Amino acid sequence: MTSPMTTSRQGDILILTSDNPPVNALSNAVRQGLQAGIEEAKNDDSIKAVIITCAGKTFFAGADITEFTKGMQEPALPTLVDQIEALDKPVIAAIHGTALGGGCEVALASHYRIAVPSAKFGLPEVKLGILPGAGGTQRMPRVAGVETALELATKGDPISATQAQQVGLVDKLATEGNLLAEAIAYAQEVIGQPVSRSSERPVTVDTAVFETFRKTNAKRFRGLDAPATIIDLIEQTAGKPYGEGVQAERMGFMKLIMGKQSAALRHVFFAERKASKIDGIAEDVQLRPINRVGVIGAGTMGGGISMNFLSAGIPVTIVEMAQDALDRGTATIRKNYEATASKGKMTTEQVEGAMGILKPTLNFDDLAECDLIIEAVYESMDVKKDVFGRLDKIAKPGAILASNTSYLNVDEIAAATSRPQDVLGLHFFSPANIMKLLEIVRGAKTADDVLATAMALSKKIRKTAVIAGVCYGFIGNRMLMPRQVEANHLLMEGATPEQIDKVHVAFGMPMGPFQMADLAGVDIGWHRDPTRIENIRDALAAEDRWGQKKGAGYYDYDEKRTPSNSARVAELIEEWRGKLGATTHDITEEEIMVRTFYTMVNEGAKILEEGMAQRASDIDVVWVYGYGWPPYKGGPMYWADQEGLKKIVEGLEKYGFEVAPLLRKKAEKNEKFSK
Ligand code: 3H9
Repeated sequence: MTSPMTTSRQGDILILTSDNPPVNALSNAVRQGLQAGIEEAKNDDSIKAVIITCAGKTFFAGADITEFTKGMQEPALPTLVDQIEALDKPVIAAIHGTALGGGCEVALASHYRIAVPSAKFGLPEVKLGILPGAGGTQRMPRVAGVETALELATKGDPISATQAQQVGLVDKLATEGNLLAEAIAYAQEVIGQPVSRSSERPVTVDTAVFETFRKTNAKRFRGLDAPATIIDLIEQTAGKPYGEGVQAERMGFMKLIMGKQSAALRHVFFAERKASKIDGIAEDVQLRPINRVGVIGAGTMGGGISMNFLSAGIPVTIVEMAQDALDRGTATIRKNYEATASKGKMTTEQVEGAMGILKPTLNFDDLAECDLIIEAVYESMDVKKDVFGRLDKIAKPGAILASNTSYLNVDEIAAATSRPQDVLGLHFFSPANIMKLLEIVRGAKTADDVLATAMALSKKIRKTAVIAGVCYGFIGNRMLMPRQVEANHLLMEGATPEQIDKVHVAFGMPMGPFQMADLAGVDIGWHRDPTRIENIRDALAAEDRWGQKKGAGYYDYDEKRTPSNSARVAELIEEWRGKLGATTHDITEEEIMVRTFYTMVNEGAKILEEGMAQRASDIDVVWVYGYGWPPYKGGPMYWADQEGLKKIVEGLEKYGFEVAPLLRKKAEKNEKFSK
């Protein structure tokens, strides 16, 4: 096998280049090549400096995650980075793309770092449930300070090359496209100077920083093992010599990597990437060009959907029926952008740039210029059919026609056109400009290139997309249904809203079913007839208890939207128990778990069996990115595997549920959903 590492000479400079696509992961072969290069530099007096660089789209994006389960092979990354640093000739890391995790650690161990302005630096290990394990927790505080190290290592978000330069992580910025030449010139400048090793620098410690950091981020880190371990580690080793520090780092790394959270988070990492692969479609399928997107409806959903494209620089034509609705929608988009700008996350030019490519119109025919048209109108089959019939008459040939329906039959909608091959569902989640998930609904006749184009576009607008089949509620909302039904039954059988919500929050969900109803609006989907009261939800809606927006729903809320238990809701529950003749019993946590979590897994198994999801891990992606399932529990199907499918089946049977055949089969065969 040829090595991904090549060495070349430029006078007295040795250049080590990695070419390990797609992301230059620091695989065993790369590490061997790097080690051999450093060894060569050590033994050859004619070499005066070393440059470490990468070919392709990026500098090392980290350790090779696929090797984690195989155990660490020599040369291990922690050993290698120390060898790089120990060389007594200057080592210069020349960086483009993303220097992440182990890649950032290689850069930190190098004596100098030169980067192009578009480069990014980060320690994303925490997102995989681990900590930087090749000296990152020790060198980063020494190079960039404790506060930057805490930010980078516990949150995992990258910083730009300019920010990196400000904190001392980058020594020199190079011109875009001229990195190697400028790295060589830089190397020539520093040849002969004594090398400065980051591990030998002192750490400046202000002990108050750690406590403040823990407090400020308590909510964000709730339930997660890695951030707490990282903060403790940096705090405890801050005043200690590097050697002691890396030993502690190694112990922390090993503990985390063997833990359940890291296994689940790595599952989510690969599940997300797998989700973008569409079964049965040739990889080289020709994509349709999307130069302008049309959005029908300027309400909350249509506005949010439009923002995704505008932010990605794709012009949008947004259509409404009345001028005031159009003006309101446009104003909301601007307000949202300005709010982002006021937080420093966008410049005024970017706001104007996005607004400048938005074309608001009352003329439906203006959609004729669009390559993709997304309908975000009222959720009614008749209305949608009418819209698609009209679209069929005016859309250009080959334009993709999408419905943002959350439940309705996409095939029936497609049948309202003469071009069902161009129709699909694009189910965005609210708020559509923020939520990461996109369900791409594949109709019976949707063409392969239409699906592939939608998938490619989802990447451009930074969504995590999953392919779903045509069924009521697709993947996410379909699984939500049994949970809602059971939560309501549990209320009638003796539970309280807070008791059920508490179990969900303790599990790691951001909120429970009733808290979610209050946030989304108890009135959603309500028939709006106060005389027709068929269940407790109707009763709440009829009493104007629409949730947080009205200060009352399943809970009472004060001005700051702090919830408290409601005496009125307790009365209503009693009243409804009486009306339904329900007998109550003590509801245990176990019963809540089975009836509101196991039932979701059961529905997930049916979805899989019917082919409505391509793979179990896609269902996990839907729940992690669309419904706040804690990523460190891997998603419902992965979690079910960990619980044990036999236990899930027994639980479902105990409470009288019909077990999905696929779930039963897997349990009997001792199989898992995740491969
Ligand atoms: C670490 O470094 C630990 C050390 O501290 C200590 C060790 C002792 N390994 O995301 P994409 C694959 S932990 C193996 O679609 P993009 C990925 O699965 C690591 N494979 O591209 C996919 O494969 P496929 C810390 C990897 O352009 C393909 O590359 N680093 C790795 O949208 C393309 O990926 C990280 O956590 C990897 N490290 O985004 C960085 N990374 O084509 C993780 C990617 O078969 N990576 N693959 O589906 C990323 O964040 C993004 O991939 C990146 C590119 C931003 C780099």
